[in-house]
Amino acid sequence: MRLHFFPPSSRALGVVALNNHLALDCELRPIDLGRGDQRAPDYVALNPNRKMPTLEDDGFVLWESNAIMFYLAAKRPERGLWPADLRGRADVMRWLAWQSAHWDAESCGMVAFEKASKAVLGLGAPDPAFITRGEENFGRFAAVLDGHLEKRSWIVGDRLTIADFSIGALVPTAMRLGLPIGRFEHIGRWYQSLAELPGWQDALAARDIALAAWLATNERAR
Ligand SMILES: N[C@@H](CCC(=O)N[C@@H](CS)C(=O)NCC(=O)O)C(=O)O
Repeated sequence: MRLHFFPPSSRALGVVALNNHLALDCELRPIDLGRGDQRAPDYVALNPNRKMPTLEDDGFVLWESNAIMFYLAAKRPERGLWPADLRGRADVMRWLAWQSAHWDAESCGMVAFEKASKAVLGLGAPDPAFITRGEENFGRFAAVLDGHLEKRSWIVGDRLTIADFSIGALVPTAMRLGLPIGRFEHIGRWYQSLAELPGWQDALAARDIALAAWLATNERAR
């Protein structure tokens, strides 16, 4: 398997952490979104959205980080990150959909796009109206997650699943961009447990080094 990813990205962080956690043999192939690698014809042939991450596995190509996480987890069914029972699966699907529609696109990802991605992609200045909307949505959806975690160790059924990797991947970004995640004590406790996994720690350390290096190089270039 081969994962095409932008090392500073939080969407890649969850996939890389999962790959580490499952000790899968997946080659990590970096692309640079700032340089426009996602628009190169060879890459567009794999992912016509011109976005990362993208996974290749012996001729099978998969994009969308949550689908990639499902695929990796299903390769190691004995680890239980994709539940065996119908309700467990439906519950994980619920939280992956929530992550994509609300936690990412409407809140953490909306603020991250305005405050960070636009600079990477050369798309101009942040729009304060979108930042305000993303911050308001963050308060709404973080309260949902916090309430859900009040009586649970993990997001689904008190066992670690890919829902934790998917939703957790945006937490460091939320912290870095000043979203008030510290107000949500149950999210803080849950994220702490996730951050104690060795595979998560390695992925986060590599992500932080890549982000600092990318920022230093691109600040110099400006
Ligand atoms: N829903 C997608 C979102 C992917 C996404 O938005 N990736 C961004 C970076 S984190 C990207 O590749 N942007 C490049 C571009 O838009 O040019 C997923 O979870 O995989």
